[in-house]
Amino acid sequence: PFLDNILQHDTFRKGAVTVNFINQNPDLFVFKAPRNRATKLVTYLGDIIVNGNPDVKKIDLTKTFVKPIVPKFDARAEYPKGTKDLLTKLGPDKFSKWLKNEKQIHFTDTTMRDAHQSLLATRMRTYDMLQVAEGYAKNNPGIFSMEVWGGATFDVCMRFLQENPWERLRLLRKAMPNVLLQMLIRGSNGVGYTAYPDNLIEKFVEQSWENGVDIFRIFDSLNWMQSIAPCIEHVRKRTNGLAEGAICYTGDILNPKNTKYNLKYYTSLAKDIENAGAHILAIKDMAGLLKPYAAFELVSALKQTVQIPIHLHTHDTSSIQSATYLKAIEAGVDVIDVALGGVSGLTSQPNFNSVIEMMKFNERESHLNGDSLDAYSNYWETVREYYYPFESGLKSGSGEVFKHEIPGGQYSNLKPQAEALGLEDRFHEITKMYGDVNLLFGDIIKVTPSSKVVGDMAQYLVSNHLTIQDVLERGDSISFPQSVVSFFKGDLGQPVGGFPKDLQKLILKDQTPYTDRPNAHIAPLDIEEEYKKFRKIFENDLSRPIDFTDFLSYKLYPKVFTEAYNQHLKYDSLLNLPTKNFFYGMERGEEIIIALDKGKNMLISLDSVGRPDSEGMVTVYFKVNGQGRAVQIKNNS
Ligand code: 3PY
Ligand code: ZN
Repeated sequence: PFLDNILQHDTFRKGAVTVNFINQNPDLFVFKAPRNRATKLVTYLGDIIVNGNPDVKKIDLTKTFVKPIVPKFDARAEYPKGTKDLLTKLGPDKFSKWLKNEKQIHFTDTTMRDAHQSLLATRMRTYDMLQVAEGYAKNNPGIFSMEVWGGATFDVCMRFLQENPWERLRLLRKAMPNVLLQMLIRGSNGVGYTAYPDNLIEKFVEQSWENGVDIFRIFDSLNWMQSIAPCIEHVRKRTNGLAEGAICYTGDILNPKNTKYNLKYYTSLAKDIENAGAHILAIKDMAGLLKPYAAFELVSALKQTVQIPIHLHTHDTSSIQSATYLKAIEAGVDVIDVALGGVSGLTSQPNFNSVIEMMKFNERESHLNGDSLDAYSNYWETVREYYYPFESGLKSGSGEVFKHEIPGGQYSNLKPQAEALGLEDRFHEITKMYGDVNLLFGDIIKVTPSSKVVGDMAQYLVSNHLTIQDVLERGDSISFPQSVVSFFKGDLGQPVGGFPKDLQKLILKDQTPYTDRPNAHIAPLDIEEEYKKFRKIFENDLSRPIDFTDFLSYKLYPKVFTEAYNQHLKYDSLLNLPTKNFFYGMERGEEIIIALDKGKNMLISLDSVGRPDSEGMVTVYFKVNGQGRAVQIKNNS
């Protein structure tokens, strides 16, 4: 290509070549054709080197990174049998009975989903997961399940990480074929923030199973059975996986003044979930509000109410949630959610490694390999450093969570959102306002997407210097955020006890709310027809072949999918690019090895970075497998 560039160069063709021809024409090093993978990859690197990754708002120039140590495993050894093998053997109904009869406490590892969603704004890349996935499944086959998908990961994969979420799922499935893989699904809201047609969610569930999900944790952001039940049915009808129906826990059942979310409320909801066909009942304590003694009461009561096993999820925002696990275990809970030490605690789940120690020599001990888990915890602790721009800044447990009730997964996102609005110094005003808005809204269940509505309102009020009193007194002249209007219209379903009517009027103005399922207002998708249309739009580039799962991504997130698709055409797959280079580019003299397909590697080093020319173009000089390669990048600053 270098010779082609010389031969086609204007100066060369005019016969005006001088001795300085090569030095004076850096564009000779810009190889336009073919647009192969190497070129695309160095274009990405060049872009990050010149302009930075737009997702990284603050760079710490003093930061040094340590190479994470991947614990050893035998790549040729067979996978030991695990829970996935058992599910295949027993089927979901018998599996559920087996679990219920287990004496030992079981563990779900949330490291690859909720832990990083809650600590690092969901930014963990597939690259870092794949380094350890196979070894982890081989070394720790006694783990009940790995939560690896759903929640915010679907959206963030495409929006910020330039990944295909389905590809992540398939790769993790391949690397961990013996352990159950788990996802979080928001009932009729799927993995989105709004209701979708029922037949789209049904297809989504079916394809999630086909591509690797075994356990579907299904919740609704208002605990509305009309959103939970259809999703349980999709799992039962379309898969051989496990439907885990969740009650979202809020408030405090021990508070005698709490007449709304009391024990009776939760046991009756649990019964409805069991009756809807769930194989497992989840208690989803998304904000970490379930205190230890309350957990004992709740789990004991639920054990009396339902026959299916109980799976407890919490966030350690207050720092006392391992005590909650202790009491829940004493009350007979079957499975608990934990995260490996390096990414545990605070807004994430309690520490797996420590909970294992807590259970040592107890009659419900589960005999996992603590040394192996420690090694993997160390791996994640090191990897976490690469994601430092996404840390929430929370340094210690916070008892305030019992007042504001912000879910762990939202907390790490609220901070950057506040910064983006220039409100970083008023963050505690926002968290306080969040609690006040909740009461204004009638004390609702707060979890994605209802939590986003409360967060949007709190930020809106703080940034506009408005108070709750202002809303009540002159709300008719305030134009509220779109998500708030949509919520009060009924687009997320109906909250427990209904909407506060006066406030609803102030917010909706002349719009009429509805009380039936939001899905009743959305036409079913003509899947065949729409898929044909989709293929017409996206089928013309072989460097990014598309399939039916891409169609589902597109239907859930049309704009986000399209942008991720276009990025892929420009840069190709960035899956094998190390995380340091993905976020921070390369340093001069640095050499990286990138695995391509089928055992082929590419060696890239950065030679130098030119100065912007009069048009703001910067030439970045690399070596790819020892050959010079330059790219021209527009400097956006
Ligand atoms: C999600 O919906 O993403 C959650 O994690 C809710 O807790
Ligand atoms: Zn959670």
